[in-house]
Amino acid sequence: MRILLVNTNRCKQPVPVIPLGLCFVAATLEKAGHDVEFLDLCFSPEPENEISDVIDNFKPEVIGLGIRNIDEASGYNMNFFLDDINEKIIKPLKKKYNGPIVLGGPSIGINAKEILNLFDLQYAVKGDGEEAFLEFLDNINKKSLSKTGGLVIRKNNKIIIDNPPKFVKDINGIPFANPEKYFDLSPYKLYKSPLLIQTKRGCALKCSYCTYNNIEGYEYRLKDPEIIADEIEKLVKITGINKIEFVDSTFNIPLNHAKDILKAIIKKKIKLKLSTLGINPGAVDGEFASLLKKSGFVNISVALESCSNITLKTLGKNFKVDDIYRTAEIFHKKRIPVQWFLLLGAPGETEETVKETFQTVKKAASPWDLINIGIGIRVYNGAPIAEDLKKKDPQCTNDNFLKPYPYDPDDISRDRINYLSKLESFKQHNILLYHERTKLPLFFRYIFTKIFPDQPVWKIYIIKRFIAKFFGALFIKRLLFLGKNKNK
Ligand code: B12
Repeated sequence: MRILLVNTNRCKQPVPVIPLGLCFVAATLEKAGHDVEFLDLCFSPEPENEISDVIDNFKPEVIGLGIRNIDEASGYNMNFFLDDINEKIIKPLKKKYNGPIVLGGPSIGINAKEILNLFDLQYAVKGDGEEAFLEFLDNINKKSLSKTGGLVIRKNNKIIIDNPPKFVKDINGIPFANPEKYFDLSPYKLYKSPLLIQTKRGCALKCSYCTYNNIEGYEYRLKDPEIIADEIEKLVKITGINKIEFVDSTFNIPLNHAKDILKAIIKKKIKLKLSTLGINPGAVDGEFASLLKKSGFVNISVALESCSNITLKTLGKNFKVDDIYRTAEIFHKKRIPVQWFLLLGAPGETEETVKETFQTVKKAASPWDLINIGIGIRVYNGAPIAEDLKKKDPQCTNDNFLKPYPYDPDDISRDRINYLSKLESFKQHNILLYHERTKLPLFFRYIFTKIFPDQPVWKIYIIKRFIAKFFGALFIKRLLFLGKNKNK
């Protein structure tokens, strides 16, 4: 069949994201003999025109749309992306085409039914897309869709089928996906977007605010380290990009698997710039840090969320404050630049837990590490925190938390947390409030990476603020801020 796959993600912060998941789906469909066309709308100034052209030329029989982000995932900056996608992509598409349209992607794992309602569409596939979309294509021909894995069907404004996701058991069998084969990578290269590598699917952790298990399931499905190292080698050769980001929910759990991957990469002897999000302080040791350094890690993000044992517990975290200090010591010894991520506003958060978190993180982080503060938890459908809210008040949401829904702790407001965080940021040059992050002009990024090729781009922010602190600018800003907020 002729299948058109469309990347609808137009968000470019913190970097434009190469649509790896959709490439896996494309490679799987092609391997099964389907004819695939790919439309990447990330940089498109006029999506309507491109949609119209591809439909005229390719005449798709089925269209699959990748829907990545619902919103900013923050309880403070609540920018909702789906209305824009509806106006700029879905509506023009429906005007031009009346065949089957299938939605997939991370946001569908969270709110499939509500997104079908919002877009007024018929089909969505939750979870892994490779086998499930193939099954959909087989079944649509047989006119028997009802048992298709992960499929949600909406008919006459009602959800009539809502099947559990069909997770690919052996992810080693998913064909190699080369993004360059499907779309133009040059704008991503301009923005210095990294290549994406996934080393496993699933997450067994049970963090109270998180949705990863809904998207990928609880069970780990590991990818063979040798296959991963081969894929990295091939992708670097084909694309010329040697900057790679691991996109696992938590890269270092299971720890031995992460170590085996790093060992396999080291054996390849390729010059790489590696990074990952969400390192968990509950599973870090000296050997792991040495392997990170040796394999080419130039930047890691550690997901602390809090540094108070009280809120670490309500967040459902598997580590304690002692683990944070231990992790910090290990990474400092190896001189690995770290971004420490905080998420303030957990259930049970108080002025004391916020202050304790600042004290600890300031001791743990080096002055040249970045402390990234997220304020307010965004409640998502299916997360334990959402279930608790529904138990307390079944009427608390009328759209299963699709539209931005911030969590409000009983004893401290999000505004107060913001106020305390801002004060800290005037005292210390390496603190960034995530919702205030400014877009770094491409030109600066380019120059910085030319001069300091092995340093993470966020160091520009630290250097800028260090200079501001040295000349007293942060102190003056603090006084002005205090003057403006006398009553808080
Ligand atoms: C890695 C990651 C990041 C990295 C990306 C690094 C990089 N260079 O790409 C960073 C940290 C930069 C990041 C940033 C953001 N992220 Co993020 N990120 C993730 C994470 C952990 C993995 C995504 C991934 O790459 N998966 C691997 C690929 C292979 O899988 P996939 O894309 O999901 O595709 C599979 C299926 O979804 C499906 N599928 C995909 N498309 C289609 C299409 C069809 C038709 C079908 C049938 C199936 C299908 O099949 C694929 C293969 O099985 C997810 C959480 C998660 N576990 O999904 C959050 C997640 C996707 N991010 C999220 C968000 C919100 C963001 C930000 C907006 C946060 C912010 N305020 O900055 C930004 C947006 C960035 C951007 N430009 O779009 C949300 C999105 C949903 C939501 N809540 O709105 C998620 C789900 C996390 C969450 N909090 O809930 N992110």
